[in-house]
Amino acid sequence: MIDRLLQEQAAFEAALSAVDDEDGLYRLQVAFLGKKGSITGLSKQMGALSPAERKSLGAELNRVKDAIAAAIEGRRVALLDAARSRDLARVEDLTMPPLQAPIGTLHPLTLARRALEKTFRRMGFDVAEGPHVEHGAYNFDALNIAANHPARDMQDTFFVRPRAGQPPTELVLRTHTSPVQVRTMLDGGRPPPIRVIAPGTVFRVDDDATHSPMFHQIEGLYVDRGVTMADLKATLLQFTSAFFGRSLAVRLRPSYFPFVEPGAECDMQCPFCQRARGGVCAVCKGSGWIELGGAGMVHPAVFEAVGIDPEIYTGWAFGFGIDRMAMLMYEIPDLRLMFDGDVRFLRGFAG
Ligand code: FA5
Repeated sequence: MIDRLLQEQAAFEAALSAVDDEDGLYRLQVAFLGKKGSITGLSKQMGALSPAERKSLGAELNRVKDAIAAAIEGRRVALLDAARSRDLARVEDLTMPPLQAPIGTLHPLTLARRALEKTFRRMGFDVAEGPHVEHGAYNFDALNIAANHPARDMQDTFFVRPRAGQPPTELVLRTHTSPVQVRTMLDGGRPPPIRVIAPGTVFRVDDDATHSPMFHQIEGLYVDRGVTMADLKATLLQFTSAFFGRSLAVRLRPSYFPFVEPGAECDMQCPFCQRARGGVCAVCKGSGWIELGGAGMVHPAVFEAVGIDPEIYTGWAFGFGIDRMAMLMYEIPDLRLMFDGDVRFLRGFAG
């Protein structure tokens, strides 16, 4: 029996040297130590031996079993190590950082719009919205823009053909955010005092380095008893200092818009001149002023169109372009870069 045991051990060692994967190792373990394995078979025959023989064979059998089990475990660890080394050899550079999932960034205009909204909300203004496809009646008529005004010309305005079966009303892509003034004042749930801003997209037949067919404005409207032009200037002063973090002068130059009287162009003191460091400021071209947009006192004809008594209430409104503001804030040389959708440009504005 001892001879057969030693033969089995030798057979195991020969078979082990030929094993080169985990499956082969498992099959070997079953063939020698499994329930029907050769070593297990030998131990079952021990019952037929004398007690003295059983004792010496038992000790030898345990030694061989332990040796086989230890050899199998040793080979298993060696196979795992070899597999891991092969995996590592496939990776070219272990010091490389892991791949990062692409993360989007906010568009510079969204950053500018949110900053504007935050500043005006703090000053007590609500944020109002209106549709992009607007009634000509709100975009023009209620704003005292006459039927023969050049703004209503095909060269300035995108007209929208009403759907078949719809009433033949004049529909346009809104050319400014001012119709939100009309919608806000018509809104029965919002009698004066009214204090809103309305940022949004507007459309005009316009296309060059500083004009885009689609651009953005922010409208402001304040209506109450006794509101004057002084309130407008005070609000603009408060806004510019809150937005740019330091006090900046604001000036109003006489101008004409049919929906305000008196009307003005608003400029603010250039907050970027300090970047010029002694040279001529590239943003304001050395003038010291930056144009914000139009403003003025709400025209009595507009109040009448929306059913607010101009004998009781007065109000001011403004409409500023946001795109040029964002161009100034972020030093963007061409307006069209903002709408080209080139991610290399957009990546520069991680908010
Ligand atoms: C208006 O649109 C008036 N609704 C503003 C207003 C509101 C006046 C309330 C009085 C009371 P204007 O056409 O000037 O005004 O446009 C205002 C601003 O929009 C301009 O100062 C400019 O900054 C911007 N803007 C106008 N056209 C374009 C364009 N094609 N691309 C980019 N920005 C533009």
